[in-house]
Amino acid sequence: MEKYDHKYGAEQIQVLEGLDPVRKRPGMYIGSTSVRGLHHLVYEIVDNGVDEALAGYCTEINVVIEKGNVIKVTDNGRGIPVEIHPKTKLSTLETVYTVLHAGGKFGGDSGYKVSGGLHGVGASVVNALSDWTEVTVKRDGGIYKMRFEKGKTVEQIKKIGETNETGTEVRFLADGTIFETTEYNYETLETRFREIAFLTKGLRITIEDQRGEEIKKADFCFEGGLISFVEFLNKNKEKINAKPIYIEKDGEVPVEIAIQYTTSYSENIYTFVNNINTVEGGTHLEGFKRSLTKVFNDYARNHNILKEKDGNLQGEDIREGITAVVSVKVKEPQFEGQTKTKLGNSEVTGVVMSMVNDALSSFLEENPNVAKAILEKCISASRAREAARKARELVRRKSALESTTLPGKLADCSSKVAEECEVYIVEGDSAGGSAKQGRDRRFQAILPLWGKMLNVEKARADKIYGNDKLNPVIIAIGAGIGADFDITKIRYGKVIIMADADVDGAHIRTLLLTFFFRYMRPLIENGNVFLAQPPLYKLSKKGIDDVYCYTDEDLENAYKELEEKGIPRDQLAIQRYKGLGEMNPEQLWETTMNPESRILIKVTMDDAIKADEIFTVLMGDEVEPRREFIEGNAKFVKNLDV
Ligand code: 28F
Repeated sequence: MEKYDHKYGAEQIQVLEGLDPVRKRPGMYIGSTSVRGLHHLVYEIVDNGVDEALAGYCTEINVVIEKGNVIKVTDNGRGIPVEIHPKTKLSTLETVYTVLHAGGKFGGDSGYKVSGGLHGVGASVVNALSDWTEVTVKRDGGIYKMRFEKGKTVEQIKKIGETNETGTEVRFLADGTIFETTEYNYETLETRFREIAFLTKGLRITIEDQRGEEIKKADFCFEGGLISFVEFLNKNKEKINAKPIYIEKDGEVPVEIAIQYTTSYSENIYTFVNNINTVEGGTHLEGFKRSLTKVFNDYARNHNILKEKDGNLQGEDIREGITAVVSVKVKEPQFEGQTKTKLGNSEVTGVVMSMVNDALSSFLEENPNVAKAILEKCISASRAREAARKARELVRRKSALESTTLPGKLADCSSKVAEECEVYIVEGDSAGGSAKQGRDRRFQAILPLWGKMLNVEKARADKIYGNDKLNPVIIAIGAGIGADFDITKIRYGKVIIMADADVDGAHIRTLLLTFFFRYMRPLIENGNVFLAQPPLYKLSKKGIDDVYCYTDEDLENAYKELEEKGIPRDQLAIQRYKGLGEMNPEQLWETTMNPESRILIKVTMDDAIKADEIFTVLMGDEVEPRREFIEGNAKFVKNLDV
């Protein structure tokens, strides 16, 4: 029996199998087949254009969402090589689109490859997961075209014209049998392309949505790169250093950082590796934080801003009010964490630290006024933290002393099993009264709040603890706030905000959500926060049950249904609810509190940046952006009392 001695290399096996494994387990390659996975297809193709830009040959990338959710991406780079490879008998173009990981990421060429969200699986995965993919290359004076279907070549490379331009154009239609949806979300793509444009200084990226009547489009190009990024993030905040601090260092691990402080109290540091948003942070973030604390403390000591007797400024004092973007490029990134967005490469910590130590301390020495302004804020933050610590001690001692007695206003429920219990935070004493009477006291607690609460965007932690309106909320939920917040200690599985459908109610809702977002974020992330949805209208007529309507659409449908039952709308009395107080306890129970019939809206935190921006606009110091926001969104506000 002749012994076969050829060993198949991974490459050959891969070519034999083709791209079938990708179609069998798409989640392995693009994370999921949800709309997130669908968007990754676009990011993969765009990233190849970005690589061409980073290599220095492409200055513009255009993305179009065509009717029918066909994606077209075009760049003005060199064009994927179309020559036939002597060994494989395939053109580079066909190899890149039909062989897994052939997109040069592992070709080890000198330039840095940015990888898509799932770390650069390459164009062949997009091809495998699409009904069809067409690639048109302009290069060497010709226009060449290929077509694939589900990863397989269906039209060989063919010259279809002459040109003196160069570039690559890719069109594809995602496979509807693989993805839960093939409907792209314009805003999501636009947000990501804005981010890529910030991260790739000078690259122009445009996006156009041709699916609807009105064309939506955006055109991003930021010569300022990360400087423009922090200016964009801070556009609605009062700045401390007008011009962002910008430091960069090329080398084995290129590092680029922009920093701008504002008068807000939140800390916003966004970190990226090869343009991937490392939401879970990692070694680059650690290096940045450590060095930031060291440099500012050293500067404060050397310039006698911190006295001998003063303790060191803590990291959180120095990061209060910071907006920073840290972008590093790593050849072989190791990603860890829940969503593979935490950088694990240990060597990066030291690289970032030494770069920031040198560049930031030189910047501060050369800009003493900026250094002083920032340090003033850090020192007042440190004093406020000290005061908050004392206040917290006080509250802890107070709540420890009173731990049996909960806030006077709280009508607690008899069950102590948190998962089944819920607390209604109700605006106003009258509604609070009806809620107390109407509720099921076994599992429903009521905490009435009154009047406008503190605007937490403007207040610091020490004011939060002492605040007599938020205090009852903190003690009732029983899990502390801020760094002390412990989700396992919450006393209720549901925290339900019940406020009127008018402007005051909207204000209370936004203030409470700002408070939860800033000081009890896990409560939102864990899905414990809800908004009660009281009815807007009641239709009534002698002889029939009252009909409650929660939206104008509900109302229209109710009218139609009753007309079908022979009850014309002019025989129906309609009541427009202006506030919870207009309902008696039974009605409040039936329409808004009874788990069988009520409507609850779960508050989920899908995009921290967007939520942060909305809170900052609505609650921040800058009046102008708030007016713009409210005017811009007024058309969505139906129940404003005019
Ligand atoms: C719309 C999406 O995909 N642009 C691309 C190039 C350019 C080259 C290239 C791409 C195989 C492994 C290197 C041209 N000339 N936009 C794109 N533009 N790929 S993808 O080469 C692929 C090789 O990596 C290119 C000289 N060198 C490289």
